[in-house]
Amino acid sequence: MKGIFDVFKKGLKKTKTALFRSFESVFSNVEKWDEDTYRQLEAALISADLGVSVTQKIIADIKESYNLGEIKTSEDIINIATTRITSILEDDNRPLNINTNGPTVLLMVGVNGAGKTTTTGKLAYKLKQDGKSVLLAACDTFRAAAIEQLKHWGKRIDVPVIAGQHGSDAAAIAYDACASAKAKNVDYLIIDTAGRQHTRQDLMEELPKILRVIRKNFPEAPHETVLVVDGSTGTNALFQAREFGKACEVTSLAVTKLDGSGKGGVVVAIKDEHTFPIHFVGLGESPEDLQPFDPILYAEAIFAKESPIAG
Ligand SMILES: Nc1nc2c(ncn2[C@@H]2O[C@H](COP(=O)(O)OP(=O)(O)O)[C@@H](O)[C@H]2O)c(=O)[nH]1
Ligand SMILES: [Mg+2]
Repeated sequence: MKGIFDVFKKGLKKTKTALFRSFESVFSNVEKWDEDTYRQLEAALISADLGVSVTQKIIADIKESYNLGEIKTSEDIINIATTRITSILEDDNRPLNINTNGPTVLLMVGVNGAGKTTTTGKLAYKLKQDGKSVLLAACDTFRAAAIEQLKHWGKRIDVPVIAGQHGSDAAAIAYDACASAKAKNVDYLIIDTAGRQHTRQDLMEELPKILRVIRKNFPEAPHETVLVVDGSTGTNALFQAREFGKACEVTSLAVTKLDGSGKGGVVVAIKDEHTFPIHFVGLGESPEDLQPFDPILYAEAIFAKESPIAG
């Protein structure tokens, strides 16, 4: 377990450092505890992309504790924030929905560059490590490079990829992939799709077509529609979660690029606003850089007391 915690801590170091420093600085410079103190704490939480709603909850908790005379050190503030963040992150969690009667079909959606293809590759690697058979479908036929990228992942981790020509019908690829998943009797079929903006009507209309094809083959599928968001874009990721939640039935979230990002707080903001669980966190570009989401480790990693220079 130490290994995983280290990866989390390393990835979230910038968020943690910024927040920890801000809290310490507010606390050590406060002459009189007043509304201005709360404003400073609020600014620190907002700048860590925790969002307005989460920030207000934490501030309310701090006020309550302060009025009860419970705040003696900056550590007390950190503990209050960690408790609230943990409770938000722990809410409504459930494991990945697994199909025990055939392939578990995972549909990956999100905007361009969010990390769908990379997450697809990393997830396939992880499942393969767990002894599962996996098939990938390159349904991003919109960009030529995307097909090659997924094929490259397939070669790298030795997982078969169903792909077609650049510009071909994505639903037709999905159809071939479903047929192959049946024939091969695989445990998982992961479908990578084109990065779409909700403003691109043609691409948005492609999703229901892919869904129809999948459901014709596997009526209960997709077992998860995984929205992939780039965690380093901060509150933009929160906006994407909102838009995609409206446009399709998102059931699961993967947050990428939390390595080297000072924006890890957005995960808390997203979780506070949506009922779908966060299943995966991306902490790099290598096959092993996908971690299951662990609320307690995550909350601890955001605020862990540690010299920002060490590690
Ligand atoms: N550092 C880092 N880079 C990532 C991560 N996930 C994806 N990327 C990179 O982000 C870029 C876009 O990823 P890609 O999977 O092509 O996004 P897509 O357009 O949604 O399929 C690529 O250069 C990836 O290597 C991550 O967790 N950490
Ligand atoms: Mg892609």
